[in-house]
Amino acid sequence: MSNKADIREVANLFNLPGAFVAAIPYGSGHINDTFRVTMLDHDKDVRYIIQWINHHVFTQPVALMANVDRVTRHLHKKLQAAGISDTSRRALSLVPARSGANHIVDAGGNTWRCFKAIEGARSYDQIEHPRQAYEAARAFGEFQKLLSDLPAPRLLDTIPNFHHTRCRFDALRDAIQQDIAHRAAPAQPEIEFALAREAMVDVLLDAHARGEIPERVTHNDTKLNNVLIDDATGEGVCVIDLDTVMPGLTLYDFGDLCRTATCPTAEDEKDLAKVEMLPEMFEALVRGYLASAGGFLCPAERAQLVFSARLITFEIGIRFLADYLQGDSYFKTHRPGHNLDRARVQFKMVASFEQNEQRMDGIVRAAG
Ligand code: ADP
Ligand code: GN1
Ligand code: MG
Repeated sequence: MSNKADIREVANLFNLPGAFVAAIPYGSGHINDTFRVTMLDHDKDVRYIIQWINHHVFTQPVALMANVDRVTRHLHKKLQAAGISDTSRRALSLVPARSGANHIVDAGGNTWRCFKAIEGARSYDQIEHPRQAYEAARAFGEFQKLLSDLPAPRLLDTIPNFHHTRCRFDALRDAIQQDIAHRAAPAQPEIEFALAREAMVDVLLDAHARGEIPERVTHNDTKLNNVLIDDATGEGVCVIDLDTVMPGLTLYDFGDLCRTATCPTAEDEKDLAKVEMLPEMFEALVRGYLASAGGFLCPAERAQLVFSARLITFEIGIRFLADYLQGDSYFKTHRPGHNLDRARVQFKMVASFEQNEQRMDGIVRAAG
């Protein structure tokens, strides 16, 4: 934070009524910095989410914000047209800067944005109950559905080739060859695990290239903790973290949700004996996703639901492993070996998906 402006000064550049009370670091993201800011307005605490956009990762933050602005406006328009009464809890709402822009740039050249906080709902880093899995999947499917008629132009690719698994695999191979941080030796079992699974990386890319799987507007970072679940009703109320909303494959979204919501542990669990796919969570994810997305998915997308879990979990695993080998320059880390621990959990989940493939196929078939 040393080279970034004080959060109070940042908050002051947004059009927030009332007096600044406090700002606390918030969430557990690996890329941006998030703060929950409290303002006192007419004797009432009102909260906001202020975020620094990591411009090392998102190299076009202003264009990224144009995506977010378009997407949130479209969601609100669609929700209102559908007669939803509490649209302010169903889609993120940007707070404009005093200048009227959808972001501010501080004196150090950092880009910040501000959302209204959604109250009475929270995100979960770890799954606790199948109902949460169902609701999270239903909410992400609904999100895809609402964005299916986003008017042209095409959204910006905020990170080009983000889910291009072949590129990710080649980047891992480069990282192994270069071994700039001299970490290939301790990561040998993980390197072998990854290299043995090269055959997986082109499956969805090829199906898309053959025209079997369409490009749609997708979220691309559908971790369980990127959906807010209502405290009172348990409903998946709002999809958040919109930086990677861009053209993609629906299967990336479903797969990433399986990665995080069928695993009983945190993403960086050290005790791998605890890491395994929970079939009851997978079943709830399939049912929840099909409840909202079932109407628009094509047969080729449905046919790859089980595979998508394995593929995206593998992809995130090789990204963690490559970052470990390169000296932890991309994902925030909080302890030595953190990215390697994360990669191990992903690979244990890949193995568990492999072992349970038939069972998962049966679950998808039974869901219709
Ligand atoms: P990151 O990129 O750091 O993951 P997120 O946008 O996911 O950033 O926000 C981090 C956390 O902050 C979320 O997991 C959620 O708990 C909380 N959060 C984000 N936006 C809102 C919001 N508008 N209202 C309430 N909580 C929010
Ligand atoms: C990052 O920003 P955050 O923490 O929600 C990453 C995702 C990974 C995820 C793994 C822009 O997401 O792709 O799946 O970590 N986001 C980016 O937890 O790289
Ligand atoms: Mg997030």
